[in-house]
Amino acid sequence: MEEDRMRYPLGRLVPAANPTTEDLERWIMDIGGIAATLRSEVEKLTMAQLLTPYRPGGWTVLQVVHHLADTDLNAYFRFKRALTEDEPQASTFREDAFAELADYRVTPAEVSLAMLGALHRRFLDLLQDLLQTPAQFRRTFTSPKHGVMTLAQAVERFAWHGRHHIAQITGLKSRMGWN
Ligand code: NI
Repeated sequence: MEEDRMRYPLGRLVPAANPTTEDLERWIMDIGGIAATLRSEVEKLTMAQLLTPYRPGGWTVLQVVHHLADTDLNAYFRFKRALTEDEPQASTFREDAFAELADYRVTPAEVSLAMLGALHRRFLDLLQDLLQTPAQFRRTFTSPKHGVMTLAQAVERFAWHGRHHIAQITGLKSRMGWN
């Protein structure tokens, strides 16, 4: 369906059954590229372009950028809670309601791009260190949305989620001829 393809340009995530260290290294490398790729996709857009929905009835490009900053902040935080607590209940938030708050409309994209750059840098420092003791990636938290997740699955989803939203933006740009 056209609508679904615009919303899930990469398809939905099909989690790896048994993630290997090589998988983790690849996802961690992907995470390292998200902020710069997102920046290069949006920094030349005009305000009118940033305020264009990526699909009919969908979020604007600006809302997508601010959404990524908020989801990644939450994901980073619950990842660290799972490292330091036993099987914590992870926090979640009403993503659609967040996207209607004022900052998603008025805060410049640059602010969230800078947040993402800084946040991913800290996450990468942590992830690189954890690769020395890969058993830690089997620690778990409980997500209200996805149930019990290992940290390996959380890394996979984090990397996928960034690529997923970037693909929504590149899809819009290519349909609109903004490239
Ligand atoms: Ni999302």
